[in-house]
Amino acid sequence: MSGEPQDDCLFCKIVAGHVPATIVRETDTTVAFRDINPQAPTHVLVIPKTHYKDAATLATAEPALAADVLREAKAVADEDKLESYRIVFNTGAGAGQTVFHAHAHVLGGRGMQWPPG
Ligand code: DGP
Repeated sequence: MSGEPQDDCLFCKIVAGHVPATIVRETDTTVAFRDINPQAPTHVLVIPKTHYKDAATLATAEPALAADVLREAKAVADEDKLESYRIVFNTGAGAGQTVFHAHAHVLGGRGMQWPPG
């Protein structure tokens, strides 16, 4: 749990403007930017501006902020006119999480398989 910016966190650096990103939406509490390694025609990351290591930690500490992230994920999908899309919260290295600042992947614009790999 945190909430404070972390010096060694890539996404905190994007929030601070110290690392460039293609930002598609920004609110008082969240930033949405295109993933550097897109896995679908739409692949946007929505993050809280404050630092929590993963989505569940965020939701426990600040449920309203977690709701902001979800609301923005829908706004990204609406802007890209996605009828169907997937919101992914990789949680833990074993599930593929590589950046330990809570983020929602918003993926769409192609067919999706289930179960995911
Ligand atoms: P995850 O593996 O769930 O922790 O997702 C992290 C995502 O962050 C991954 O899909 C690639 C993306 N990413 C990593 N470094 C950068 C970066 O410097 N800029 C942007 N825009 N995305 C990044």
